Amino acid sequence: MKLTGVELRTVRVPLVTPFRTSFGTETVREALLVRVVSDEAEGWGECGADTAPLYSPEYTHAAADVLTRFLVPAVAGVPELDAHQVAPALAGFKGHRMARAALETAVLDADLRARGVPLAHALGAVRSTVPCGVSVGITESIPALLDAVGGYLDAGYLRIKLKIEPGWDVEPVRAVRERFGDVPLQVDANTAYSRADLRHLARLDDFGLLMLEQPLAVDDLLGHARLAALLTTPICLDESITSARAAADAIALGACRVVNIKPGRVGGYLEARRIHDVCAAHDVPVWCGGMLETGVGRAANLALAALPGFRFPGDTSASERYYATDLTEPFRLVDGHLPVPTGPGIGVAPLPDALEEFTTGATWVPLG
Ligand code: OSB
Ligand code: MG
Repeated sequence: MKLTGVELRTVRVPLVTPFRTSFGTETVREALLVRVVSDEAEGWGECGADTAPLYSPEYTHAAADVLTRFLVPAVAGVPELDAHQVAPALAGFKGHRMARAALETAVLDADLRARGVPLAHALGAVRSTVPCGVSVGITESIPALLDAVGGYLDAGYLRIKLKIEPGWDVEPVRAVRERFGDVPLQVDANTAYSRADLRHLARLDDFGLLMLEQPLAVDDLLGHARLAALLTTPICLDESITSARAAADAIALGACRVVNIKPGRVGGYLEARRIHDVCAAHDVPVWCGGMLETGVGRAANLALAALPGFRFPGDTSASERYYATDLTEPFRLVDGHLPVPTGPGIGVAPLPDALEEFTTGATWVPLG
């Protein structure tokens, strides 16, 4: 196909509850949406980046800038464009994986829509619904945390992930275990600890957690390997896994026994699929992470989470866990599961009224 236009649109969608992690508090999901228009179809991608470079070096304005100046013009020049051509066309540029992913996803969506193929089918999905967990932010008190967790368990979520940081770790985990018994429970530190904390983190072994996600710095694979040798709780990596090779390295070093796959973090669904395959070859289970995506990003994540190697519930929660009004038809939890979209491409598109309501800016990118 041939690109005829690319629109970048920024939306700001309010979250139903503030989401606090070790790196900050979010009250609004700011998302950059990429819409590609080709001679055959239109496609959508949602960039995982947030307002500020706190989870990763990327942020909304930087993503819009690099797409406008470099990434879109580079793919616009590809004669017979499909999603597999996007990464090679961008190979000369460094970094900006979330921006690349959004563009590749939009191209993939357009390509699959033109051919009538659902993304789940293109990726190799084996399920029509996926089991869902929920990521619970840091709260102002333990009673507030117990209320939040209780509400999510009542809603049917199949596992709980608690955000932790120094000063908010052993006690909240203990309180949740005491109140809710042996519910599937895991924790995520978003790099908040250092190698000086290894013995402290080993105290988490008392609680039968499914896993401890990304306790140490992004580039500290050796530290994670040392921690893994000390703990019985499996280590899961999120921020450190930026590619299939990074996943292979982490596994070879013994730095993790589980991998969180976020398509944005790794440059798109095609690389996400390769990470799934590398992990499967090593019998390392994976699960689908999230970046508080709107329905546009969530739809594609559900397609990925339906692959066979996804062996834990993901952070693919229902629309109402995040938003009073989502950008798409809301995803609703049924018995702890969300449906994998069945339509062509990502299977959803933004609802015009919601898109209008939440848009803060939209521009057409010159095709170079
Ligand atoms: O580390 O998994 C993370 C949200 C924003 C940035 C990083 C993370 C998260 C989450 C929530 O944990 C995932 C979600 O529900 O989308
Ligand atoms: Mg994480």
